[in-house]
Amino acid sequence: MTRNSIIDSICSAILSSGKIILSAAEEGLKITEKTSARDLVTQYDRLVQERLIAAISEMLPDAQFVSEESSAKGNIDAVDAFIIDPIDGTTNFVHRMGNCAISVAWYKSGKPFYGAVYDPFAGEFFDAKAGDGAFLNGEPIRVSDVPLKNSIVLFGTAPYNPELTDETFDLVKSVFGKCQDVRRMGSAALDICHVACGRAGFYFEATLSPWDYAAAAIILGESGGNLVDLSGNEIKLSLEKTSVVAGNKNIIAESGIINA
Ligand code: LIP
Repeated sequence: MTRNSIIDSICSAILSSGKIILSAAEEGLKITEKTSARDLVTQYDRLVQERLIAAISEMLPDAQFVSEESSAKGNIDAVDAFIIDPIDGTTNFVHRMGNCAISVAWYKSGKPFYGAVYDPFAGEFFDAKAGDGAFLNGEPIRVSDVPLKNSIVLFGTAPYNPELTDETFDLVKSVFGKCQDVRRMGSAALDICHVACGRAGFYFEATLSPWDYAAAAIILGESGGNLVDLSGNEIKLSLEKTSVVAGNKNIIAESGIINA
């Protein structure tokens, strides 16, 4: 199979998994708490993960997987490594709020190759292949270039890490007076894609796992955006959690959030 035909098959697997998410019946949700009452997983997270891994493994039997709901993590620097969040924004999903996404990143020997983030509720499929630009439902997207005062800033609350609550809301307060407004939408992958298509100036969160941002990072990079940590350092994808600031570098600089 050619790389493009593999990408087409991955997109088909993501779209059909989206139908599973849309069909989830409220009474049918089996919700399990992982590390806390805020860190949830459902049978649909696991079902989507299983389907995606099976579909990709059929095409690339030697592929390695780093997926949120798998305890065993593969080699993230493998020749073909897939970093998967089957439902990013599970809390939104559990509360029937939409705004959640299937996130699949394909890294080749540690380098970004292809990323897809799909919100089945909104019918929005973001994707990007390294060097070929970023798209929303096939239309090219770019980060915003309006000033911070005219921009929405998105943030995450790092809900699994209460020790970061004060830092998070201090940063929100420092930015709120300089921007048009702030939003906490609940899916890091989608937040970064909203930045990539210019809907928001930038997004930040004090800590994320690689599956939360790996695919959206590729889309953001192809849309002209920057992905750094809260110290301003470029992020090298790894199994370690990291803070994330994603957006137009001028708007990020104007906000003063780096090393605030
Ligand atoms: C979530 C992120 C969110 C973050 C949560 C969690 P999950 O992903 O999308 O932005 O605040 O801590 O990481 O767990 O729903 O896949």
